[in-house]
Amino acid sequence: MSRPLVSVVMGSTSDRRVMEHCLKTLDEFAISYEVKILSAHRMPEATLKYAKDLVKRGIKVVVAGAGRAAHLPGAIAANTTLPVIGVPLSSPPLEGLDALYSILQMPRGVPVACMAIGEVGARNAAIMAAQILSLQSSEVEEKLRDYKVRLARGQR
Ligand code: RP5
Repeated sequence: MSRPLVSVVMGSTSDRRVMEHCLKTLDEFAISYEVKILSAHRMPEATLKYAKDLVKRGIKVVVAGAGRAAHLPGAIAANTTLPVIGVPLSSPPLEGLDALYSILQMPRGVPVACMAIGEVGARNAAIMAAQILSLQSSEVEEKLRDYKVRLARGQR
């Protein structure tokens, strides 16, 4: 795969199963990506360094999936100028509402684009990343147009 344009970050290996929906969708759009397990709480310094280096490494969009207190998307957004798309992930006992509120309620000046909880959010995060990249890529834009046609025919 060529140089990654999208960074897909998740807070734990336990997030991987759901975030696979994001990776699969990026594959469908032939978008290059890298995958990182990073925790804002368990690996705060590595997370900070990773976020700060993203622009110079040529990454264009970040997708960050996290559950529970879900500070990962916000911690990355605080340390990069790139767009960050957050995916709230479900875990007991609050089943993702905790992560949803955490990602949604970013303070003024530090936005994170918050997707739906779980698999739908993971898939939509990849489509949102494709939409951002399509601003500078006619190939991705064409793939998105084809996808809209398939959506209208009932394919999800
Ligand atoms: C969050 O805590 C992770 O994103 C994950 O969704 C959740 C549970 O992590 P583990 O305890 O399974 O590693 O930080």
